[in-house]
Amino acid sequence: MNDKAKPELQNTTFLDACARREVEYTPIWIMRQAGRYLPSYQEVRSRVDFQTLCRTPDLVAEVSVQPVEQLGVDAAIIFSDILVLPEAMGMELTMVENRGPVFPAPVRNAADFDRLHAATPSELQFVTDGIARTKKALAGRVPLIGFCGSPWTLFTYMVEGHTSRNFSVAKELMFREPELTHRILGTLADSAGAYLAAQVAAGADAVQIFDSWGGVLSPPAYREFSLAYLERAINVFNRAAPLILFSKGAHHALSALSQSGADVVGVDWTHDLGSVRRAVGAKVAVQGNMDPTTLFAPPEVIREEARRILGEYGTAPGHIFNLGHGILPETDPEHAKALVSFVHEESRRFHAVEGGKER
Ligand code: 1CP
Repeated sequence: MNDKAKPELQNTTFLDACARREVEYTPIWIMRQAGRYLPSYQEVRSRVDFQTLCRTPDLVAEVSVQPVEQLGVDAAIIFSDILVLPEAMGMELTMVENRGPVFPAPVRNAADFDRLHAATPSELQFVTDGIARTKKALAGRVPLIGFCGSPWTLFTYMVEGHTSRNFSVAKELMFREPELTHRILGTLADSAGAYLAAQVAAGADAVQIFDSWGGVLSPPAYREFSLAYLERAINVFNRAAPLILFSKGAHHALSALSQSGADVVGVDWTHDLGSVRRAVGAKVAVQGNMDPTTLFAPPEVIREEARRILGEYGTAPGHIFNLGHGILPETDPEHAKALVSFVHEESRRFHAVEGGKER
């Protein structure tokens, strides 16, 4: 790559950090930044249900741009959900108010799976149309991130039928029918890789894979049932754009994740960011890792924590500031806004003083 990403963009700090280029300040975006904690999102949702929102490109663009305008983040993420992929494979998906997404007919055996098909990007055209529409609405202000769920994370929802506390149904199937599990994960990996590439073709400047539930597996099970299919999806994606791999709780797999073909590894708040950088920072950029509940604290505590995390990472290039998991619906948007400006202010000072000294 040349020394500046995408000249048509007015703010390239996020893409520069993905490529571990020098930046003037540390870029920040927030997982689940377009969502329920924003009154402007709730206003849109009071008019349409979640699934209609996901399928209406004008509304997708409206809610994807909201955090850029209201918080000043350095990247937008397309408004959608990881579960649109299994839905495109033929699973009925319902959204139950106050309970979340539900698959009324989960996959419990080979016959259930054989009724589904590998999703093609044309079956998810409402997402790629939403991306094209959002790129227009952003008008080059910041890059746009596309995303999908990891094969293992999607598998847990498809088998359990809904969110889960201990994943016993999904793990039981994994232990009882490993061959079927591999077959399902292989189909998901190929569909996810092609889906991410289609999002880039439609205008996404980078992509993230959410391996939200990879951390519930033992290290050998993780390698066999999560990591192997992350690598397969990344291979299919074939470096179409910078790729962020967020694998929550996968402490044991950092080194493997840094060699998976991802450009950025995202970590949760239980990691020490300095240790992560020393372990993998020569190979990949690092994203993270503030505890989302920190945003419930008074602003001066939020600033202190932002300073601590920036300091832990240090002055090396390749840090993208984020929370260690999604922003919680109860968060005060003013606190999220304050975090963005603290990260910009503190890191500017940091890069100017420390970076200057190093050079
Ligand atoms: O009532 C509503 O408006 C629906 C709430 C909601 C929202 C706002 C859901 C249902 N999905 C989303 C949007 C969403 N989901 C986005 C785009 C917004 C953004 O990031 O700015 C993204 C990236 C997701 C990804 C997602 N969906 C994940 C991975 C991220 C993570 O937090 O680990 C997961 C696990 C889901 C499943 C899902 N969809 C919706 C909910 C409430 C859930 C979580 C269910 C659970 O707790 O397991």
